Amino acid sequence: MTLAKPPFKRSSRSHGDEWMDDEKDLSGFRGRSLQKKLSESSARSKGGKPLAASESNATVVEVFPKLCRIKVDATGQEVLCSYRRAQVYDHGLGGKGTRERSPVAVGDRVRANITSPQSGVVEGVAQRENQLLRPAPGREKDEHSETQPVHVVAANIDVLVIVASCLKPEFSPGLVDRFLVAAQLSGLKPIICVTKIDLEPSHAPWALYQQLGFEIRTLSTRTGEGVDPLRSELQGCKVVFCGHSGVGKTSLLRALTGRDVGKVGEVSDATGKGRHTTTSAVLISAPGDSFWIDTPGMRSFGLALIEPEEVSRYFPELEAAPCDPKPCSHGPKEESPGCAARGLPRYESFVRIRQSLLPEGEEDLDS
Ligand SMILES: Nc1nc2c(ncn2[C@@H]2O[C@H](COP(=O)(O)OP(=O)(O)OP(=O)(O)O)[C@@H](O)[C@H]2O)c(=O)[nH]1
Ligand SMILES: [Mg+2]
Ligand SMILES: [Zn+2]
Repeated sequence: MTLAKPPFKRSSRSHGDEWMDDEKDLSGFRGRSLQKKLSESSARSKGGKPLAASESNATVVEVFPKLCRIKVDATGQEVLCSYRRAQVYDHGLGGKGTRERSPVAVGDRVRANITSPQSGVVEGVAQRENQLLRPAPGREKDEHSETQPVHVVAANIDVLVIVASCLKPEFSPGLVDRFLVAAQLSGLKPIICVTKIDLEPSHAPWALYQQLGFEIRTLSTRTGEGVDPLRSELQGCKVVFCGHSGVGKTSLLRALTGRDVGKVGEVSDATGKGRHTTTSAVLISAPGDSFWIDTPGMRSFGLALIEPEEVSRYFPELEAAPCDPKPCSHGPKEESPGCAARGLPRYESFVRIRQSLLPEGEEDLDS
């Protein structure tokens, strides 16, 4: 198979997904009015109608500015296609209020007109079953246009594998909690994969997630521990793998596929962090109709399409806490004197997430 390559060289921060990964991710986006904005923008959208799934003939494998790589159903060939925002269906994230960074996302089903053996044009995009979405980091709302850019990490997926190494870099519960909320919000099954278990960590902060009923897998691509069962489990599923840089996402995909997919990078000894080796989300064909998507390491993960008061819904132990009265906002003592959630292990994490969704300047809990 000939792999279509984009007709330009990647430079470190000019394109790909790496520019999305910025510390501003958590501060630049307030979710309170987003849902309203999205429905308004959807109603106003001038984009074309979505394709019926039966009209699509390819899946998006990788996205670049104005170009995307697609895999054609009939031939299995990968072809580089141009797309123009006006020509493809607007998923309702566009228009005034919010703006999708790109109108096509990895995992999208498209109809492509193949004009030469290695190139073509995307003529339409099928309506998505779902999407893993986040505010586009580093792209603050433009005060003149009032648009809020959002980044669709992947579309049409079943499972979110949250990859977190036990060490090098350290297990990061805050990021895991954000991905767990995002997965539940988008209707994806979350699986937390704790990698590098061969490093023999002295404590296991992920045990908490098991107690809470989330799916945890521990594995090592060095020793092969846990890899075969995960492969069997993900067979036939459409999966996106997300996590910090250096946790071993690409290494895991190599182990699962048995192919040299993507580049693997070293973790810095000085900072204990990865070096952002994978620079854009890439769809990797898996057995059957399924696919697995590798993504660039994210420093943080902002949440979109969620109101601050909805966050507790995605923390099952908070929902189950015997607060009096119920329902409880799980606020500070003066606001919710009978709250039984304060003191639970993930309470602070919940507070931080809720705080990040409040309009700037609005006080939340005194955590
Ligand atoms: N000890 C140990 N090291 C591992 C394991 N899996 C991956 N690594 C190492 O972790 C480092 C980072 O691996 P990558 O697969 O590039 O990590 P990544 O999550 O894809 O990183 P980005 O592409 O930057 O987001 C490499 O040096 C790997 O060899 C493992 O199971 N055990
Ligand atoms: Mg990688
Ligand atoms: Zn409460």
